Parts: sequence; structure tokens; C-alpha cells
Amino acid sequence: MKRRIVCKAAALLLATGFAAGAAAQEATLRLVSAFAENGIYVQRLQPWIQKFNAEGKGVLQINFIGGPKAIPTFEVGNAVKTGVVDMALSTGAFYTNVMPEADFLKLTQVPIAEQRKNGAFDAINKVWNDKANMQYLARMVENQPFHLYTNKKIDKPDLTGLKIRITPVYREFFQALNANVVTTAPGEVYTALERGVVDGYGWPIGGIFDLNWQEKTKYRVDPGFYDAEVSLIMNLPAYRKLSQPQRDYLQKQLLALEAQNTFWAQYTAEETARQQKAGIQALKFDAATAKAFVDKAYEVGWSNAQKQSPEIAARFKPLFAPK
Ligand code: 173
Repeated sequence: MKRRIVCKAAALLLATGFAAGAAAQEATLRLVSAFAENGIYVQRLQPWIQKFNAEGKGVLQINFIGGPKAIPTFEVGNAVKTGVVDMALSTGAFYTNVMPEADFLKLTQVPIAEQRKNGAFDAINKVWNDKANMQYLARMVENQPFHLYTNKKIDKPDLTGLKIRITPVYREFFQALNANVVTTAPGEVYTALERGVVDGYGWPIGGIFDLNWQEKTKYRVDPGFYDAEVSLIMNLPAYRKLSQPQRDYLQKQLLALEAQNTFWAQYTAEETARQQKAGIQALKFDAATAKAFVDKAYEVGWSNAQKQSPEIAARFKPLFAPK
């Protein structure tokens, strides 16, 4: 009788000990977004987080803290670098204050799947590890060229007299076209347009309806240029602290996220049609001018990269170039 009680107690202890051990193995990562919560990028991330948490019970969880109201857009990079948060959805242009190389990712002309194979992804991670204390986890946006949207008609690639809202993505290119530029977070674009502080703005082909910019937009200049990079990044010590099963689980889900990037080509078509319906007129150059416009964007982009970080630009350039 006595012995049985002891056994039961031992079993109970073992069971609770095991449960405590299992609980200790589950980690929760705090994630913020540099983009608005109601925008397309976070909209697409939310179901992924839900699935991540449903399948990751006992292993790894993600706690979505919020968008720019939680941490302002241009401060997200430093929050990841210093470990204030574990993970973020951002674009490199928003954390050039951490390192100028962050913005080089707009210059990739090969899909992320190929970047993982040709060494680009590893080359990126070496820089992100060494210079930003970050792990570059996954790119969730591809095939989203940037465009210039304006309220003044132009018939050639000359922005003299125009004041354009930018981020580092567009700065050197628009300046090379003689624009006056003003940097703002996406959250300030609507007001800047409304008050006439700017005549236009840079943004990818998709997403202008998310913050109602179509109300204040007359023209879109075609063609687009570069490729919008929106990625998950992670504090490096937090990444290194993960157990092997946690890291494997994270990797599986990151690859699943990237596998959904076929969405973006279709989204481009939908958003282009939606803009037309909303009365936004496409301003198109002739074929030769259009080609020169895009060539110039890349020339200016790479030449600026070489100025800012010659060695890393030289390392990235062949890996980012189309085959
Ligand atoms: O805010 C921006 O225009 C910008 O830099 C950006 C980058 C990637 C996706 C969307 C916007």
C-alpha cells in the first residue's frame, strides 16, 4: 500500500517535471511590423503567424506586437539589432540607420529561391550578421516593382520642379531626375499629399489603396524599377539561442512563406486594374526612353551602393544580377 503511494508520487513528480521541461522548451518570439497593420504585407503575414503558432505548440510561437504604433517605422531596425524585439517585418530602406547595405536588397534581379541557391542569401546573411547583429530570415515580397506616382503630368523622365516623397529606395534615382525629395514613413504620405507638401511619391505597384492614397493620386509613371524587398529579420543572439528543433521548425515555416510568393505577380495585375478603375492614369514613355529610365535606376542604385560600401556592393552585384 505504502509502496504504491510512493510510486504514484514519483510518477506524478516525473510527469510534472517532464511538463515543466517541455514548457521550458517552447519559446515565444516578439514580432513587430514596420509596415501598417492593415496593409497587404501584414495582411498576408497574419495567417502565416496563425499557422505557425498552431503547428508550433510546444516548440516555437510568435507574438505579433503590432505595426508602427508599437515601434515607429524607421526605428524597427535598431529594435531588432538591440534585441528590444526578436523579429520584424521590414524593408531595408527603413533601417539604413543600422547599415547602408540594408537598402541594397532592392537591387536583386533574381528570385529569392535562386538567391538561396546561388550564394546571395548567404552573402546577405554574412553582412547582416556582422554589421547589424541580425539574421536575414526570409523575403515575403517579390515581383513588386516600385513606381513614381504624381499629381503633375510629366511626358519625359525629368522631375524638375516636383517635390516627391521618398525613402532611401528612391533617393538617388529621383534626385538624378532632378526631383526635390522629402523622406517620410508610409504613415505620413496621405497627409503630405493632402497638404500639398509633396506632388507625388514612390511606392510599389501594389498597396496604394491600403492607406487611401488613390484619393490623392492622379498619375502613375510607367515603367516600374527595382523590386520591393519586404522581409523577416531577427535579432542574431535570439536566433542563435534557438534549439535545433526550434530552428528547424522556423526554417520550415520560412520556406513555406517564401513558397507563397507566386501571389505577387497576380497582385500586380489586380492592383494595376484597380488603379485604372480608380481613375489613376498611367503615364508611359516610348520603348527606348522606358529602357533608359530603368537602366538609369539600376546604374544610379549600384553606383550609390559602391560609394557607400564598395567591397560589399562588389560582392553582391554578380549574385543579384539576372542570368
Ligand atoms: O516606403 C517606401 O516607399 C518603401 O521604401 C517601401 C519598400 C518596400 C515596400 C514598400 C515600400
